[in-house]
Amino acid sequence: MLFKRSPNGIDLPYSSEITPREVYEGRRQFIARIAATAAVGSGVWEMANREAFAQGSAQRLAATRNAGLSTQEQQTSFKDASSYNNYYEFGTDKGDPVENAHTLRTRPWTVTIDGEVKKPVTLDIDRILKLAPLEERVYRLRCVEGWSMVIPWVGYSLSNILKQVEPTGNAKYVEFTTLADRRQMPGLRSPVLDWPYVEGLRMDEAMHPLALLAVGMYGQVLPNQNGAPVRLIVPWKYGFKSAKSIVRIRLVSRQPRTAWNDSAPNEYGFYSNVNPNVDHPRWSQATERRIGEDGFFQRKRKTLMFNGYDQVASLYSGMDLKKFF
Ligand SMILES: Nc1nc2c(c(=O)[nH]1)N[C@H]1C(S)=C(S)[C@@H](COP(=O)(O)O)O[C@H]1N2
Ligand SMILES: [Mo]
Repeated sequence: MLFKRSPNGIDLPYSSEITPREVYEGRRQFIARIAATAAVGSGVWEMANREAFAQGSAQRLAATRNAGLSTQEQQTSFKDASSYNNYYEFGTDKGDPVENAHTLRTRPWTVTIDGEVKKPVTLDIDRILKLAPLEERVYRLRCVEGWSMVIPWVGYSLSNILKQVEPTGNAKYVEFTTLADRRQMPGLRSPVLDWPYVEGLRMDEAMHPLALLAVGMYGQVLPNQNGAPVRLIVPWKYGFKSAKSIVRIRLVSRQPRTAWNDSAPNEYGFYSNVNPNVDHPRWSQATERRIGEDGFFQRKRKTLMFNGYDQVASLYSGMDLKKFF
């Protein structure tokens, strides 16, 4: 199968063929990365954390199911949801994050919320966990690659944290910056994206009750590979808008740059609403496969506008969603 190359000669992300990492990284870098992973990964804490998930004894989070915002669909298994991941800081293959993300240190962790706000603040993760009552919300998440999962997330509406800092009248967009630390993240050695991973939302999107600040899934804290200790879940947009391991939330007056838009502007727009009527330049977005339904009896599901979250449609009334893809 043919796939395009970006101007700098690097295989574009999301191509359907995987280049062996040893080839694209170069042998020396590859060996350096393996060595670095071993050095950081030997920490007792990381081992304990990995063990905890393996044994199902990770820190549990008490949360009340928000039935109104939850889908009743069959949930993806924890195993699939935590071993088939996109987290390029830990490698570009689906199985890389679960293998590599044990080097991520999720304590101590702070998130700075600043920019166009009256009360900028840096919050410790333990404060974030208690900032608002934790809810369980079962959301569909659809990746731009054409697969989806149904995951019971734990967290609360992002609006809770945004209201706290009192946005000024100039706050029109929200920029999310995620951790980029070469000592913890072997994938940063590959220039597949312009690190750090940055995403953005318009202010009214960020304030929508569905936009979730997630700290857990399946009743436990997030596994590292799913974006521990805190990430975004925007269920009506393609998965890449749901930034993992957030360190900074900045309110801004202008539309922020985003990592995916930088890498391939014609493929990944700022809005990135799930929209079966707008094809990705290299493939159709009309259908998706649900992870866990693979195999002989696999059904192709029709992809729904806004991933089925019709309640957000009013945010885009009057907008041409083919132009603002
Ligand atoms: N920091 C960071 N966040 C990220 C990504 C990433 O590579 N790095 N991948 C995105 C993509 S493409 C998807 S589909 C989702 C996947 O989330 P999951 O692995 O928990 O299902 O995370 C998103 N958030
Ligand atoms: Mo994705």
